[in-house]
Order: sequence, then structure tokens, then C-alpha cells
Amino acid sequence: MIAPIRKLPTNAFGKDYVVGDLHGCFDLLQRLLNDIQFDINHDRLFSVGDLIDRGPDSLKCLELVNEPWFYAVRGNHEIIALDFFESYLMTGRLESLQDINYTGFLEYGGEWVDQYFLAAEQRMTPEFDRGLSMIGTLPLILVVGDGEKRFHIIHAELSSKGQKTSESPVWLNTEVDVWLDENRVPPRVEDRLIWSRTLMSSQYVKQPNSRLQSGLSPTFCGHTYESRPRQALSHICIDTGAFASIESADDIDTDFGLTVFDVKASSWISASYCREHFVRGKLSLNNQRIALTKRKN
Ligand SMILES: [Mn+2]
Repeated sequence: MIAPIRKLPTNAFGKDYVVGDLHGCFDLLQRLLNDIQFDINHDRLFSVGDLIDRGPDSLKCLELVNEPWFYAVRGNHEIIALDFFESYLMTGRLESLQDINYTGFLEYGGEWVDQYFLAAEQRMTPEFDRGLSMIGTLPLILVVGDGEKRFHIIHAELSSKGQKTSESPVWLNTEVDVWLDENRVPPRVEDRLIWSRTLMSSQYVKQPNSRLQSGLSPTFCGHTYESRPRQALSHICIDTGAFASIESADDIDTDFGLTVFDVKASSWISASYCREHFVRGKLSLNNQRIALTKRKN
């Protein structure tokens, strides 16, 4: 089993960016990387997971995991795909692309795998197999840097609602550090980490004084989409519905797209299938740095 939580050093040579749920929208990412003049030799791109399903090019998004400048965590779509292919991963044989154990995979955007199914040979293509094996290498949490420069990458939420062991509505750095030391993420945490929408659907999102949580470093996440990035209790949700922009072209009330966030500048840029121009914005992540307890190392 691969490490469920991984620590990376601060990027001393270039910039760090975070991208929202890609869902196969590889071409939107290319547009954004061109615009920000992403430097593959010095910059890093972090993904909040959900690389696959729904959009036009899931496998290309998955193959980004091979790039030395790209770091992703597992989203619920990656987990559903692993469940769907569980017996294929063990036996190397697949009789049909039916959802025998009902994982929900095909219904929720997984039908793209059909093009890689070799029915006569009862298996998937080698390129697909390579992509599938990459999903298994993705951690659940990335902890990047130390002290004031520290930030986290997760898929959904560090929500601790209903957990007696937590005194705040979200888990803090002190708890994340314990998981890091023990190299495990407790099951009660993992489920929320991947699936929760509690925080992003709560009143915290609407209250300007609830943007930051003392003791929790900026925590980038996705999973729940709105047309703009949002902040709640140090969570910065940058899922702005990349795949939904394919279908919203005729709807003037929606403005979905793919967002890339520049961590140091606290600014974001979004590209969409339903408009030519980019949308840009800025968030404030800084106040909390004063409140963060310093780590000794
Ligand atoms: Mn998701």
C-alpha cells in the first residue's frame, strides 16, 4: 500500500499552483498552463483529485501523474474506478464492461473506459492499464512545506463534525502531523476527506469572518463546485465545474470552468468551454499565518 499521506518540501526554485477537479478537461488545463507560462523545470502543479470521468480526455489527465512536476491526491472518482476494476486488477481478465458489483462507476461518468476495452481479448489496452496502475499510487493528503509556507492538498474536506476527539469543526495541523508521523489516515477521517460536502454547504462559506481557521494551514480542495473559488475555515475550494462548462454554453447564468490557483500570489485564473476569455480573481490567505502555531523542526 502506498503512503496515504505524503510530505513535500517547499518549492525553493519556482511557483506552486493548484488545479481544481480536472474530470478529463485536459485541453482547458493546457490553455491555463500556457497563459500562466508554467515552467515545467521549476514550477509544480498540485491536483485536488477527480482527474477522470465526465470530460473529454480522462486518460490524458491520469497520465499527468507521470510528470515530475505534477502531484495529485485521490478523489472519489479515482476510488470508484479502483473499485470497479478491483477484480480485473487481480486477475487481468475482464469479460464485459458491466458494473457487476454496482460501484456506480459507469453511471457517474466512467463510460469513457469503453474505448480502451478489448472485448476479444477480455482485457483493457496496455495504455489504460498503465493509467489505472497510477491511480493506486495517489495519496489522500499532501502536506507541502513548513511553518508559514505550509499548505495542504486534499479532495473534499478535513471536516471533523460529530467527532468527539476534535474541538473545532475541522481537523488542525496538529492532527495532520500525527497522521503523517503514523503514516496512516484514520478511516473516520478518510471518508470525509474524500466525500464530504458539509463545510462547503454550511454557513461558514457565506461568512467573511469564517474564512480562516486558527491552527490549520491553507487547505486546497475540490469536490463541490460553484462558479468561483470559495473559502471556509482555511479550506480553499477551487472546483469551479470544468466539465459542467461543456454543457452550460447556452446558459448565461452559469460561469463554470477549470481553475488554477497560484499559491504564493493567492490569485486564480479560470478557463471555460463556454467562453474564450479567462476569468481572474484573488483571495486572502494571509491573516491566519499569524495565528498558526510554529512547528519545531
Ligand atoms: Mn469529487
